[in-house]
Amino acid sequence: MSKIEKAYSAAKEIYSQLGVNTDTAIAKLSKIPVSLHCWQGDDVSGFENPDAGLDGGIMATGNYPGKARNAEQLRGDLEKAYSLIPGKHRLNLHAIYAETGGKKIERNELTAKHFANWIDWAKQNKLGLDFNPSFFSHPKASSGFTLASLDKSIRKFWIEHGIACRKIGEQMGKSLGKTCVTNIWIPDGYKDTPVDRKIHRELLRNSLDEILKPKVNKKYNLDAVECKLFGIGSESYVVGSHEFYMGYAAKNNTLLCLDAGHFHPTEVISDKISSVLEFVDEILLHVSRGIRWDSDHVVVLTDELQAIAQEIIRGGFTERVHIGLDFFDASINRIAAWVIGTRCMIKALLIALLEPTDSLRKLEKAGDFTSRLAMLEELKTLPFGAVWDYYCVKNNVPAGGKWLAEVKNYEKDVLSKR
Ligand code: RNT
Ligand code: ZN
Repeated sequence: MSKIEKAYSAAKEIYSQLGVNTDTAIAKLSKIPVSLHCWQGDDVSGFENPDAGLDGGIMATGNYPGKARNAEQLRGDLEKAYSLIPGKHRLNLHAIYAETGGKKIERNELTAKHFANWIDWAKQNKLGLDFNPSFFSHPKASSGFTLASLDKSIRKFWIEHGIACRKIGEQMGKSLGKTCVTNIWIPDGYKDTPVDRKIHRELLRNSLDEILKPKVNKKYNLDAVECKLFGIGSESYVVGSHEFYMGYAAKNNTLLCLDAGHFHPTEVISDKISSVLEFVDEILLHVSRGIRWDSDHVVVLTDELQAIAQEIIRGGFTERVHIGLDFFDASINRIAAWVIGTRCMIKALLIALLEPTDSLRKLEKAGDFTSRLAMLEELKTLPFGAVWDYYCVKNNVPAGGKWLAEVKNYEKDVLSKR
């Protein structure tokens, strides 16, 4: 027996005393996909013009060398990342990652053929795909308004883009036999106090209605809308606020996307999951880590990350919550950023799956809050790390910190030559 197997069998014994079966936990974990966001690999640049700046009120800071500058590089980097992450997962693409063979294709004219390489690659790698129209880093978004613009021709262009992307999402889902979630996030908002808050919300509602009008098969594509509190340059007012999209999603049967960085700094999305799921069928998460603002730091194993995972598992919501990641750190190795963030998300899910939730519920129902608190704290030092290492090895990925050496080698052999 290897050291990892020995530690696992000791951990298994400890958990079983609490009524938790570690093998069952692992089996459940392997069925929960996490959607990795392609945009961590190139600081949200996309392929239209990798040197143009990012706008839309979001920002990747840092200048770590070696960012991917084309689809081959990005796919290579992603393959490295996936090889270090246990389980079968998904890839979340943005429209700006279209491959147009050097030809300029306007965003409202994009079709699934511009994503054919991505679809083939996903098929080969047994990955599901998710998708996003890109309503930023474009001359027609330079005013800061897209779907909620006062200018009809601007709205029309972006509505067409939204429709094009839903069709692409549908094709992705169909080709891969795995439902694609296409998420709409727009940057629209004002830096300073607006007078007419209402008009843009009316316009956004109408634009969304137009985008969602064409029938798209829900078996292949699900639509999501992402709310936000503020962005850089839209500090005072964001059209697509939480209340706006919560209402829109509930009324129009779309998914609501909750991004962990899109609320007031002390507000947490873990507490929103069970509320929102009372009124919408499914949600999309953009798991992120804001520090002082929507800074999109790499996800790490924080209390909030664990709380998010607990809410998904305790609520029995794994079929109704689509887990996506959303961070972009340009100050560290970008592949390491993916690996750290995704492994942490999976670890948090594992910890939640190892919880003796029924026992805790019983204590809570009996009003024994002393025991509830005591037990929750005791659980924190149980040997979940031994289960995690075992899970990694079982899935043929490095346990512990060994994955880092592989990323360093890749940096030396591939990234440093870019
Ligand atoms: C921006 C949103 C949005 C983007 C990506 C690139 O605040 O979080 O989801 O980060 O779509
Ligand atoms: Zn997001």
